Amino acid sequence: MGEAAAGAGLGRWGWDDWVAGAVRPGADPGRVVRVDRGECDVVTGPGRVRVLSSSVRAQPDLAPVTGDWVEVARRDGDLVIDRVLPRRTGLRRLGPGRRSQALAANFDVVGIVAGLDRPLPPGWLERMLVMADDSGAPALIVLTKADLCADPAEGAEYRAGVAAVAGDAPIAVASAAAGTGLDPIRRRLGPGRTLVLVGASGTGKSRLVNALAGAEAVPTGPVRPSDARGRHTTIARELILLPGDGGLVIDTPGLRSLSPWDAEAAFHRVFADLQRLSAGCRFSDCAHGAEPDCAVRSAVEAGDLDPRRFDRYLALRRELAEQRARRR
Ligand SMILES: Nc1nc2c(ncn2[C@@H]2O[C@H](COP(=O)(O)OP(=O)(O)OP(=O)(O)O)[C@@H](O)[C@H]2O)c(=O)[nH]1
Ligand SMILES: [Mg+2]
Ligand SMILES: [Zn+2]
Repeated sequence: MGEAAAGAGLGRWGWDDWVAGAVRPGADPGRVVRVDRGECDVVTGPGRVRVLSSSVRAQPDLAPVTGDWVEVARRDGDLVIDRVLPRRTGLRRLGPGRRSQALAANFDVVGIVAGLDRPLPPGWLERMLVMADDSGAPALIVLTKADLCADPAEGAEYRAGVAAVAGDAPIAVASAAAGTGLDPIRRRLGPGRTLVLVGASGTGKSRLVNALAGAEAVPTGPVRPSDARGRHTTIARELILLPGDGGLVIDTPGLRSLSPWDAEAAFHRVFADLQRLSAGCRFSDCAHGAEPDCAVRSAVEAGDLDPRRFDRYLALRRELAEQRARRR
């Protein structure tokens, strides 16, 4: 079987020259659309199949995640995943057992979703931006539920708070309920392109998927009236094909804990403002603690740098350093 034939029927699922080049000749390729304990759904040229993923579970680094390209094979009568192809992009965090945990793979955009019905903690957004930067794909911040935010001044204030930490990441304001503001999201998709949606439970990720799909593709669930928190309705990461060759979306369960994994470079890019300031410190390795002539601390004292952002920077820097020390 030639490589072109291997990818037949997978074009809409993102099959391209890169994947074609990575698949071993003669292997049966597919893309993981859903992972449940020990098993996953894989879309292959001939159709969707359920395979055991336990063959690679013994090696957690190779455990397939939604969005992965894989090679499937039949072993002792069972369909199994023979190989997980290298990931072009991947979201990962500090997971159970203090190991790297992959969340999704091979997407083109990371949609960081927040609902305008409840505050978005800036520290949460910063951590999410670090994970997105580390993934290798650009971030798009999606402020959804715009229909619930009737007061324009309130909306503008919310947006300004987000923009203060967003850096270069664009911000889209949308409403899945009203179907507004979806075009800037759609423009980043298109044939074979994948958007992964991440965010806390109840922020409206699944309803956004349905709005993009124009159908009830995934279930949604109510939020607690008192604080608009969700109830963890989505339980598995799932890759959904949008109609009309509109691309693909990965819906994910609401994230509880958010610790980026091994993401020092991404951390410094997300805190580029602090990096720039530190060029003015007397010592090139200034930790912005008790050193004399620290430009970062001076900026805080002068009111040019939000002290809360500085504190969050220090906290995440410490967390990443501790993680690195434990990995040694
Ligand atoms: N008014 C309004 N409600 C929305 C909108 N988007 C989502 N909701 C509601 O918010 C609640 C949570 O939406 P979901 O899409 O289930 O949230 P989720 O982010 O997928 O939550 P998890 O799966 O738990 O992570 C549901 O009651 C939705 O109907 C919106 O644009 N406007
Ligand atoms: Mg959901
Ligand atoms: Zn300094």
